Amino acid sequence: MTTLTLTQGDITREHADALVNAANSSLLGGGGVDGAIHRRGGPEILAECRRLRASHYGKGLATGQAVATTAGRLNARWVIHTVGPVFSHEEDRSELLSSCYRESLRVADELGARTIAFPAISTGAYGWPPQDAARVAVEAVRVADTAVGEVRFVLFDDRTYEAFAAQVR
Ligand code: AR6
Repeated sequence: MTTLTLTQGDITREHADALVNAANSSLLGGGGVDGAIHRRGGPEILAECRRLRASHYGKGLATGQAVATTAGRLNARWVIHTVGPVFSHEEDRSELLSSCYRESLRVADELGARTIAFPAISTGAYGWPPQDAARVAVEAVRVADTAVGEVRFVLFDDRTYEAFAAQVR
């Protein structure tokens, strides 16, 4: 049984086995939640991302995929980096967004993580409307076959929090 919980705030303040980062394919950091995770987690995370790039992801991590590193100084054992799709009006990319959640949970299972915290992937710089992103995220977690016992969504702003709350009510 997987319990789904919601909280509003900064994911870098959370305690969980794994914290998910809304990264980009370079794995070399950026703004938003990615910037916050690297800032608070410290340089060990970036160092491991660089090693992963060199060994496995020379062309970058593909959209919808996920990979784990140390969590550095964060209150977690791992950071799972996933690359959300940029929102498009022309094309339905929700399967890729769903894949971010599914693949992050698959990586979490491989690691033996029992608690995981997700931000609202793709709802910032990548422009996904929060209601639709929340629908895809909650559905992806509900149907996932995972040993993770608690999936926590950590929503930064009121609008995104409300969008997720409407889905789990
Ligand atoms: N804790 C939780 N959620 C946060 C935090 C935080 N500390 N900071 C922002 N958010 P974004 P994306 C929310 O832009 O849309 C980066 O530059 C934010 O309000 O972080 O997937 C990457 O390097 C929003 O609801 O990620 C990529 O280039 C959500 O997190 C690109 O942005 C996601 O916003 C990825 O874009």
